[in-house]
Amino acid sequence: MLRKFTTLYRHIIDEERKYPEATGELSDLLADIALACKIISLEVNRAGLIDLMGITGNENVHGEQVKKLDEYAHDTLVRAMEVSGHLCAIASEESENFIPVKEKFMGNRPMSKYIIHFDPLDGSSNIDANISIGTIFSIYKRVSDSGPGTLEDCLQCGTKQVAAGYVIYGSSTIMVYTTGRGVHGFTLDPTVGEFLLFYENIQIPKRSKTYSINEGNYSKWNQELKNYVDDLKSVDSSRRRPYSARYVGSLVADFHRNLLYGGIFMYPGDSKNPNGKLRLLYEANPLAFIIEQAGGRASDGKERILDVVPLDLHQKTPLFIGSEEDVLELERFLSN
Ligand code: AHM
Ligand code: MG
Repeated sequence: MLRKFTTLYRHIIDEERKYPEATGELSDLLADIALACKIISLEVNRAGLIDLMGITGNENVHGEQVKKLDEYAHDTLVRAMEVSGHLCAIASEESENFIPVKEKFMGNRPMSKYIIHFDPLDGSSNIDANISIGTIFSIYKRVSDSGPGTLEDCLQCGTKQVAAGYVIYGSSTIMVYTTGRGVHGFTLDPTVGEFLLFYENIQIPKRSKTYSINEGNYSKWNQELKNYVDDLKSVDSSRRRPYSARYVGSLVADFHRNLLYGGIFMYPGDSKNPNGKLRLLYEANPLAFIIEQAGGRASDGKERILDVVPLDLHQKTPLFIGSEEDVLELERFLSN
């Protein structure tokens, strides 16, 4: 049977054609992200080799400063995005303030209507162990009228996202994205340098048998969460208990596995960190948009993640995300 190859760009363009009013700018923006992530992917793959080549500390063999990979990923994305002319503001985990795009990058064109948030290299503490890490992104339309983007443009509810996605640098490089019409996955074929469609319209199973949480923090959780996790571990075959535990400690990797096989990922608030560790704008919101498009659910324990009103670029939020029935059950435990 002849296999039909669909590249990421082909897919994005075909999706865009379904909107007669689309200008093509979002498609170009997504293609720019994919290109920047291909460059990051190369560098992530090389990182293991760099150790083999005897580079230690912060200097390489030429005596040059070696950038930390997360800084490299941030710089690569900012450089690629700034000059693209498809953004008016950029916000990143690696930058305290958002970056308004300068008029000079627009040439003769008017300033773009899009802003982006990204976590350039999520899970970067795992790099040395060769564990999957990734880039997460979230795109909005500006709310201000003209000129470089503003803080107000960057602080919008997750419901306003027009696109979101992530790229995993693992045993292969995978990009998953949504523009609000389903969730689609692509694998980078390094021989041709293209992301090729491997999964259209991904749907997460409604109920799973897997939970993902850093259980080392158990003593700091509230009683309701302890009750829920204890219940998952109880022996009761009629309720599919006990669940299996799977926790990589790299959000994109944990999320991607649960998206494909089903599962609930939790990063709760606790007595030490009431809002947990994960960030609303470039971790929770994009993954919440994806999970809802895949038929799942994302909550901060009290409300839908996408409805949380952001007040700060680097705001943290508890996150419970994954198979719908599991997240609903968790919410019932938390409200007891
Ligand atoms: P990072 O963005 O600095 O890499 O931190 C976020 C990471 C997530 O990828 C992961 O889910 C979480 O931190 C793991 O935290 P912990 O080690 O507390 O379980
Ligand atoms: Mg992160």
